[in-house]
Amino acid sequence: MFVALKLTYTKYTIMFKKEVYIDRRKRLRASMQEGIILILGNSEAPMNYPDNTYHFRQDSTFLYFFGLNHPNYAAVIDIDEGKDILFGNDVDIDDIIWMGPQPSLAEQAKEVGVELSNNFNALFDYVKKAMAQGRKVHFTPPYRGATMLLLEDLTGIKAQTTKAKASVELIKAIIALRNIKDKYEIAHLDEIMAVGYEMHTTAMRLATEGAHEQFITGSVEAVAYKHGGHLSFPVILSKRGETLHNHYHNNTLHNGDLLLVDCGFDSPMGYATDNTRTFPVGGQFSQKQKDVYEIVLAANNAVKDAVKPGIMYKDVHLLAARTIAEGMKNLGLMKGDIKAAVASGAHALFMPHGLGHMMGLDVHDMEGYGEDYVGYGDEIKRSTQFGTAYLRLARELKPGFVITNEPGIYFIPALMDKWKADGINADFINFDKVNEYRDFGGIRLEDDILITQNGGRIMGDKRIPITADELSKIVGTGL
Ligand SMILES: [Mn+2]
Repeated sequence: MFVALKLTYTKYTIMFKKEVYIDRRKRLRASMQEGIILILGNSEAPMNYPDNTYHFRQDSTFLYFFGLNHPNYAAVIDIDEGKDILFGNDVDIDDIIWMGPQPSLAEQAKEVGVELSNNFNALFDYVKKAMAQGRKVHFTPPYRGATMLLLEDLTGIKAQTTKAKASVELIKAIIALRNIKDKYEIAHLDEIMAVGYEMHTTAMRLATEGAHEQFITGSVEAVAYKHGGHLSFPVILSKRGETLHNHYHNNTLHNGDLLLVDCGFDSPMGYATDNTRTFPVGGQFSQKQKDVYEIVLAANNAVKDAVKPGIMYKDVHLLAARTIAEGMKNLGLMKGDIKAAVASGAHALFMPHGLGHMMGLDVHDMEGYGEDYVGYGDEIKRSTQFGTAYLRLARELKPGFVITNEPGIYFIPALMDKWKADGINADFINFDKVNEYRDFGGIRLEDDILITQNGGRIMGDKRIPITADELSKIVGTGL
């Protein structure tokens, strides 16, 4: 059955009102001791020759404090003098011929509540003067070569060492702000979840006998682009879902294949969505598939119901691990005491990754600052045990956190064989039974959750179809 496509386009906000940015900068300044904070926006990145560039993605730190989605800007937040300055160059007549008239730098600065602006070269003098005065220059870890080179030019710190010389004080201060989403961010995230919903339901509708993974991948990408944004990360879409980040999209699909789709929207303002669904091509699970699917769904729902302020996300991760281990024991794939099995890390044969991560302006929010600063802080140390060691977020949950809940079960033949050969967790795993699932694939179910005052809720106004019944009604129905 083919249903006519709804030709709807939602125009999303491209910037918050200026008071939001003024307040963020004020709070950052108040939480820092002294010196200047250097916030470098991104420049255009050439694709195959200088003037043919990749889609421009502004730096998320710059977006958070200055909101301007424009290349080659930088800013200083001066802690000592209590002022903010935007640096960049106004367009000249040559630029206007190619790009049309543009608002001036000063006009753009005013849009985000910045009174002072200057040409880009003045930044060099500003930083040099601050350093000559013995003031501390704070910056976050750079992740692009061009930014590292610019930092070297500005500060004299060798490009290769700029990451290590990033300011831990600044990193911690920004994380304390960005971890807690304000009401404007929450409203925006709730709104853009509709695009994530459409991306996933598009994949579901197209999953029919004979369909090609690449065709569905491109159709999912089109949803993000037609709503004026981009992808929050390259689409993961595969019937070989046991490969956790599978970007190979060259399989033809057949009824009964389990298709795993993990994708999200990068809004025009730079905010992410991130969801995963796994469903049978054609819409009908086999009993074997459904048995495993229901375990993952139970883990996802257990997490959804358990999250609340004050609980450690590591404990929620272990709750998901126990739910999975119990389910696998019921199916005869695991054995023994479940608590002991999880303590020993036996569940990680099936879920060798963490339960989730922060989400916001980055899909793995602020990961560039250092995963442990974001997800662990000073509260807790990262586990070294296989599986739990990959947990990105372990710290205590607080109201305003936006996190992902993404349990999964995967049958990874290479891992199964290694554990069996090495006798790893042999007390808890029925390897012969597990071997009957060699070709099963993998299942992951991921929702985005806002931590509220007394619990948590899935973001957006409707949950992407997830029960076997909901999936049977949409998978393969066509666009
Ligand atoms: Mn995710």
